[in-house]
Amino acid sequence: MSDYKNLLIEKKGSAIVLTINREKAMNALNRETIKELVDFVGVHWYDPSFSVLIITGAGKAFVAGADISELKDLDTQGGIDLSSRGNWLFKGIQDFPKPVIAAVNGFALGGGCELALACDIRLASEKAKFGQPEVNLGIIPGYGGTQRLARLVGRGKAMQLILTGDMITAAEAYRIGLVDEVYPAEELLSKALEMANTISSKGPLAIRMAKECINRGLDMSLSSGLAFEKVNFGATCGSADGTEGCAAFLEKRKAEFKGK
Ligand code: CO8
Repeated sequence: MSDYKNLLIEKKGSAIVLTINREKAMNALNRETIKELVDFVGVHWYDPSFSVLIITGAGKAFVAGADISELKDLDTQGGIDLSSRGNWLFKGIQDFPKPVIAAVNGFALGGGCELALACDIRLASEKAKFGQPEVNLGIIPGYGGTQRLARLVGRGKAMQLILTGDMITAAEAYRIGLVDEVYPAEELLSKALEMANTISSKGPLAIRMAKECINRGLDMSLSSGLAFEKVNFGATCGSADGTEGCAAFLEKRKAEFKGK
């Protein structure tokens, strides 16, 4: 697949495994890595050759944050610009038309925790560690941490993590709802691939619309969210996949979905 300096892209079954591969700096997101991620997301937005994207990290980190060497000399506008571009990328990951699973293998700190938060499902190795340590550097999270973390784990836990800068274990992250499953390190990727396979056996249009309804609905009132769901439910009922899925169930056979 594409030749990136800091990303490894591997096709595994119905999934693409994207490994952030900058081990010497704990996979910190420097400008070059962000640029490569932006390229990957844009190029593969409508790629029909895979169903699920899995994001993981090389070595002992998932991503240890933004590259601190690039933050040191930022002025106000530089910080706003860097944050805007990262936010644009992370929103792109959140809105990506296929499910995105974070397979958090190690340190997910600062921008790394924020990257995991932008993904749809977070699976963690028992060795993973999570934190928003920006206040240790005299800055605040700038890739969505103050927003997505509070929405996921609630105001109090988000306050605690962001204001103390403390690192937490995978077990604690699971307890507070920051991660969805925790596995022994050696099983993490196979479990992520297993989940990707399960998802890819379902109606692709339904998967895409369900993701969009959940994500959009969280930004709406309940009434607006239910109205949005109703319209999308209708669209799935009227789709070839919807007709095929129901017919296959009644005829006791496996559905052949076409993504239409
Ligand atoms: N940026 C740059 N280099 C890093 C980073 C990082 N975030 N994290 C680790 N490295 C480098 C280290 O400097 C070291 O390099 P070298 O070998 O050249 O000295 C190498 O990676 C290995 O790191 P350590 O020796 O420190 O390894 P340890 O196993 O002892 O510790 C840790 C691992 C705990 C991950 C530790 O490296 C650490 O605390 N890293 C920093 C974590 C951090 O503070 N992250 C938050 C960064 S700020 C951020 O993410 C803001 C996001 C929003 C930005 C918005 C845009 C403006």
